[in-house]
Amino acid sequence: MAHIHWFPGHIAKAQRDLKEKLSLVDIVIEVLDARIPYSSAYKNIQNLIGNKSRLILLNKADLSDPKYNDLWAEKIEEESCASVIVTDLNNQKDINLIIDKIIEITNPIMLELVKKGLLPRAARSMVVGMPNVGKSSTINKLIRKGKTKTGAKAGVTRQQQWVRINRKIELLDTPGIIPTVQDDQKQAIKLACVNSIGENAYEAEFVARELIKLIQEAGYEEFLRQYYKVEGEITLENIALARKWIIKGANPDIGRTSQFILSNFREGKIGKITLEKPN
Ligand SMILES: Nc1nc2c(ncn2[C@@H]2O[C@H](COP(=O)(O)OP(=O)(O)OP(=O)(O)O)[C@@H](O)[C@H]2O)c(=O)[nH]1
Ligand SMILES: [Mg+2]
Repeated sequence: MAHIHWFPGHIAKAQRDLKEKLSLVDIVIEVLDARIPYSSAYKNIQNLIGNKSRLILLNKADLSDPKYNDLWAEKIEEESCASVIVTDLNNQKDINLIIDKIIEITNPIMLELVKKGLLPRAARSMVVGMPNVGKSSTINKLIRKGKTKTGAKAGVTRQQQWVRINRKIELLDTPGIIPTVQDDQKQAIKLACVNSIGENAYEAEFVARELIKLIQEAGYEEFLRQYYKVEGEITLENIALARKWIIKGANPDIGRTSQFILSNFREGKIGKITLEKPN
């Protein structure tokens, strides 16, 4: 039986919404989680985007293992027709890098349009990605760099709000949500670990136990041992005991420990960890 339950309810609508927005832009900025670049990517994106330009952000790189960030970027660049940059959205340099990269990619496209007789205009961009990867942060940080406020332009079926980032770039002010319809449990577990799946879709204890295994399999058992000061086997039980989190009947408090481990991982406290390796 599946332990994580996807909710496919709004998939069709989400797909339509995404397609409509995609039809308006010159470049798509896809945000991935650098700790799980494979599982946070939407396998079908090429079909949706067609021949549109794509810039991929390997985001939250401050939380992932620096050993693998560039390797992942190279690998994804090789396998897709996209440009890839490694980003930490709390780093102003990376925001500037995103802007420079968008211009570098779209400049030739915009020049081509002018050659065809169209009026010169700013390149239109939008941000897409799975839940919690940093879409809103990307939009907000790019907008804060911009001078002009929003202006409305006609979308296909309704008004879309665009923000002028600078002379060369406009950005759709809402992200495209990539529908998380999948039936791959391994992927679902990793997405749950990075908080990309609603918490009512799974038991914290189940995901916390899986996370411990994933961290060990990825080669970071030492991080767990040091952070939780566990000497024997690293289990929820032993972590609870090491913290003296005991509930009635002298039992380890598994609920509290599960939540604790999940938030520790999400906040990068256990260490800089990449759960999926590029090879
Ligand atoms: N450490 C770190 N945290 C980040 C980074 N980018 C975003 N975050 C944090 O990740 C969380 C989710 O970011 P959002 O920008 O809200 O993500 P989203 O994709 O819009 O999420 P949904 O709207 O839920 O789909 C927030 O707490 C951000 O502050 C980053 O590069 N590094
Ligand atoms: Mg958001």
